[in-house]
Amino acid sequence: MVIRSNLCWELRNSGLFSQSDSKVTDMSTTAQAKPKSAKDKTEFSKETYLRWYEMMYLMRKFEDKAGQLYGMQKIRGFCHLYIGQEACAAGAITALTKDDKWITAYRDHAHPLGLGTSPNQVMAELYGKETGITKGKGGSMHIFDKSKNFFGGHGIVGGQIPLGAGIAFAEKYNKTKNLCICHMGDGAVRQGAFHETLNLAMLWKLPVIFVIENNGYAMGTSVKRTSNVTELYTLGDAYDMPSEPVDAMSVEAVHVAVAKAAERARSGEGPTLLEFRTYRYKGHSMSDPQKYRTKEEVDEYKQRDPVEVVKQTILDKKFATEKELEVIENRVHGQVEESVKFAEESNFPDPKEALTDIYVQADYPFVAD
Ligand SMILES: Cc1ncc(C[n+]2csc(CCOP(=O)(O)OP(=O)(O)O)c2C)c(N)n1
Ligand SMILES: [Mg+2]
Repeated sequence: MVIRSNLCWELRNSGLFSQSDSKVTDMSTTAQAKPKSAKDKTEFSKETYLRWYEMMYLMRKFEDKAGQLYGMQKIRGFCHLYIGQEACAAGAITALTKDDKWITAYRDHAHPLGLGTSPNQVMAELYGKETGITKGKGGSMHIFDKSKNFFGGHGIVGGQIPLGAGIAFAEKYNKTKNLCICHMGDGAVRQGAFHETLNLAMLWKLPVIFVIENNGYAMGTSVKRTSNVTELYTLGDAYDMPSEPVDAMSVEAVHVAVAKAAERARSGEGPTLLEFRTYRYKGHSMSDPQKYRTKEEVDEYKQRDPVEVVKQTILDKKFATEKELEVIENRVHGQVEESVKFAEESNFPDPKEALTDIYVQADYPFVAD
């Protein structure tokens, strides 16, 4: 049985999902969902709001800095920023436990930062330094932190989807109550691996939450240019997988949806598919002229900036004053500055490190470790 909120049907029938060709309405498939109810906004404590603010502010400032450093050629290679999408990670983090497992694609700096991975180690990884979280061997797309149950950081579009189900399978096999949350982009749902995985995950009732971070574009290709099916959460229907769209500019809505999916997973009912409607403010990666969208479209989403909205909510609810928030902001600025210093002062890996940590099988004859 497919569980649906009324909201989905309202959205589907609202005419918001037009097939117009104009650039401005390309994003008509995304971010139209409103927070489910005002109640969702009042359910959270002062501590949760302050945690969200600090977490998202760190994600934002860290990546602002990474973007600048990329421009200065301190960071090279690929670098995909999550700026604008922070609520997708932050809302899910507060809804899950520290024993749950995480996996995502290459837009992967924010999730580990939110989970508590040291900004120093993430920045050093972006620099390709030996003190990086994957010893400078992975770079931006391959952040990985076993101590925080963060399983990457995957550059092959959709590559992490079967891996996420495999991690969930291990949890079920070991009879834990943990689950795996598997994030992916909207582009990944056109991969065969997505469909094969949904099928088996549902058949085996795996404790997994599939999250589509639908930011409207796969590089420069809008969702509606890739398929007749533009309401991505409906892809769960083929497998009778419960699914729903979530306004992921709202950290509260993300938390509520993930908490509900987690309850299903932990009680043995199996997977859920969530379509997070979100938006990235920056280009796909650092070299993107962004000809596929208008400035007006980007500005429209910035009006609902998740970091600013949380800050305003904290002030409105009198959970903290501007001055108290400044203390948080200054702490984050300090962490980001420290991470740059740490990365700058670290060494590049020894060239012989190129042949280590490659293959886990100790007697594999072709690679020395
Ligand atoms: C199998 C595969 N095909 C193509 C690419 C090239 N590629 C890198 S990112 C990307 C777009 C993916 O977009 P989406 O899944 O929406 O994620 P987003 O970048 O929006 O977060 C493509 C096609 C790839 N990395 N892997
Ligand atoms: Mg996308």
